[in-house]
Parts: sequence; structure tokens; C-alpha cells
Amino acid sequence: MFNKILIANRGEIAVRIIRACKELGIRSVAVYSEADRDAMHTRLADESICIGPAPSPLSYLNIPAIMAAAEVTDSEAIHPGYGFLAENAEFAEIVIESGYTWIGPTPESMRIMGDKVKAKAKMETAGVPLVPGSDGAVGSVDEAKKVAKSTGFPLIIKAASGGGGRGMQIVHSEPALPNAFNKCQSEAAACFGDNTVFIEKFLEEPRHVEVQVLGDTHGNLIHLYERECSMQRNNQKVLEEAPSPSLDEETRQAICAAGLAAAKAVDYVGAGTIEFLVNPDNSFYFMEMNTRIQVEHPVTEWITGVDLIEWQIRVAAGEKLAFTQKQIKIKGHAIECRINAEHPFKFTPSPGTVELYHAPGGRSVRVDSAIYTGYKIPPHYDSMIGKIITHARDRQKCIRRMQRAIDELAIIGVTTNIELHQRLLANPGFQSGKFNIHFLERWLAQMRV
Ligand code: MV4
Repeated sequence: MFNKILIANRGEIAVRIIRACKELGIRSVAVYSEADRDAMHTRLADESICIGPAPSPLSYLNIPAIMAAAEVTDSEAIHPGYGFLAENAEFAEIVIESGYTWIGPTPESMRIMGDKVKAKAKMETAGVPLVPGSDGAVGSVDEAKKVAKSTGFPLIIKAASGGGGRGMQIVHSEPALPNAFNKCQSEAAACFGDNTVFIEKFLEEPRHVEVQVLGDTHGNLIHLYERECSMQRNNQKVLEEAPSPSLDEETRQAICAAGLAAAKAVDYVGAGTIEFLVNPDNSFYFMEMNTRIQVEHPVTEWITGVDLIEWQIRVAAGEKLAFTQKQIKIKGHAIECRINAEHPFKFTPSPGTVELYHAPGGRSVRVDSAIYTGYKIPPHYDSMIGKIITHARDRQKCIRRMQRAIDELAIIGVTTNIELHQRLLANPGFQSGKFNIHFLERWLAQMRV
């Protein structure tokens, strides 16, 4: 096992990884920007090292600074968390070639999954269901028109290097196709330095269900069931749960088997997530694979009893998975509410000083956060300041428990989305468990606040 791990991240996920290191008896190294001198991760790690100014390109995305920090601290492995450099295959390669262990999948699987056209081709050979669309990249408006003959409208044009909702164009009719195609291509070139785009039929009322997988370096690969992630706005998830309230047992087994097949196709090592779109008739399609730990991993940890960060570290150190697929059973229900420093209905960021923070507690409540009373939330980073996770025997009890946990939560000094969660948890549409990716935006639109 490692003696020392460097965590190339900040906020709640850096704290989460430091906690796992401490429980494993591994020394932790935090890297921090000038804006994060008083951040929780900087304080909690065994060692902390400044890697540059506040803007992330100069610090948390600054590969030479991070590699220098690994060298001077004599770290053995690097955990990237989520966001920042977590899905950067070049960074993973630099880490490995410099003699450190990368706590994550191989750069090769990151590269395949990072290119949505390559990923879809791989999934095709693995027999994972794909949304009907172009066979690979589409290079011209004429070609796009031909693809549209088979998909019909609406269709969606996506950047091969995009993902997570970035670089997409929805097209409702033929006359709108040329402009949308050119826009998608030029935005892809500007955002990702790669103008490759592809086309899919646009699914109009899907749910977003994702399958958690975990692989070791000995060829063992398991799934840890699914999460329901449809409760989102602007491609930002707001609340996630496990298991999905919308899947029947047959669809659950099928989608988890498809997730496993997807991961096997790239010999996946570590923790990963396969995102699917699920139609109202329960047909489902591969959307993309996230080759990192995700924000919402705690709901899976709670229903399966598997510590995902611990196992990311163990498999990176070469250990075998200590459990088989048959031993992974769903126990109860878990929900996560993301707490953001933003206006609850306008969604404008609200950085500033946390004058008072009181975390909820009691039975089956988990709080993953990096704030404290007196903490100054810097304006340079994501607005998510923490997560509340609850567990119970069934979904209804889990919702009730979350309602009482959120009622206990007090954050004074900055505006948060706590009120959004209170209103959402009480909403009959949420409580029914029958909602899709449009639910939150439609509900907010009809509230007109
Ligand atoms: C789609 C889709 C409908 N049909 N693809 C958004 C994020 C990125 N991973 C892909 N996304 C979508 N792809 C087809 N063929 C709808 C979305 C989508 C979406 C998906 C999941 C959760 C929220 C979403 C919000 C808007 C669009």
C-alpha cells in the first residue's frame, strides 16, 4: 500500500479523499491555490503545498506545478478527484511516466471514452445499445442531411470531445440543420480543439440513469447498481438517488449488465460510471462513460456498503477486489442533495463569508462538505459547497429523513439552494419517483419565481 498520496483537487472531494487516506493509514498531501490557504482540505491534509494563484488554469489545472508538488513531497500516487484534471489522459500519462501511480483508469481507456465517436464504436462491438444516428463522425452539412433521412427530426448534433452537456445542438427541422451543424462544428473546434461532431436521434422524454462500475488490475470487474440522476437543471445535477425509483427489476438487471459490458470493452480499472438515457418504454441507450469518481458516489456507497474511494486506492495499489458481483446487494435507499452557494431559483452564484454553519446529524445522515463557520467561499470555483446524503429502508422514509436533515442544516452569510431542496422534496412529482430530465426545468418555469 502507498505511504503518501497527493490529492490534485479541492473542496469536499479533496476532504473525502483525505478522510479515506487517514482511515487507510496513508499520509495525504493537499495542493492549494492562493485563494484556498484557509480551505478545509489545506488544513486537514498531513502536508499542504501551494501550487499557484486562484484561477484554476494557474493552480488546479497547472500540471507542472502539481508534478513539482508530488516530487518535493515524495508522494507515491496522485488522486485527481472529479473535474479539473480527472479525465485528462495526458495528465494521467505524465503522472505514470514520471514514476507515480495514477489513481484512476488507464490513459488508454480515458482516451477512448473521452472521444464520444470512438466510445460509441467500442460500445457497438460490445453489444451495448446505442441511440440510432450517424455511423461515426459527420463531416459536412450534406452528410448531416443524409443522416437526418434515417434519424428523422428532432435530432441532436454532439461534439466528439464534448460531454456533460457541452457542445450540443438540438435540431427540430431540416431548414435549421445547416446553421446548427456549422455552429456545433465551430464551437467544438473553439472549446475542445477538435471539430469532430456526430449525430443522434434526439430522445424527447428520457430519464438519466447511470451505472457504477469498479474494476481491479486482475481482470475482476463488477457493477454497483445504478443511480437516478434526472433531477437536473442546465446539465447540473441537483439531487441524485440510488436505486432509481423508475426502474423495474428486469430493466435494472439489463442496464447494469450493459454497464458492465461497456466497462469490460475497455478493460476498465478503478471506479467509473456509464450514463444511459432511458425512454418512457424502458428502452435504454449508452450516452457516455465518466472515467472518474463522481460527485454522487455516496448514494452508491450507502446502498452497497462499498467505500468507493477506498477501493479506488486499493485497486491502484494492485489489490484484488475483496467481493464478487453476487455479494453486492441493494440495501435500502439513499438520496443526495447538492448544496450550492447560489440563489435557490435564479441560480446566480453567491460567494462570501459563511457567518454560521450548522450541519445536520442523527441517524443515517452523512455530510460531505468543506465549509466551516468563518470560511470565505472563493468566487473562482464551482458553487457546490457540500452534499447531504440520507439513507433509509425505503424511498419514502429516505425522503422524510432528508427533509428533517435539510431542516436542521443552517448556513448563514451566503445564499444557498436549501429552499429549492425543501420545495423539491415536498413536491408530489418528485415523491412519485416518476420524473425525467425535464422535470425540474418545467417545474421552475411554471413557478415563475
Ligand atoms: C441526448 C439527449 C437526448 N437524445 N442525446 C446531455 C448531457 C450529455 N451527456 C448528453 N445529453 C443529452 N443527450 C440524445 N440522443 C438529451 C441529453 C440531455 C440530458 C441528458 C441527461 C441529463 C440531462 C440532460 C439535459 C439536457 C439534454
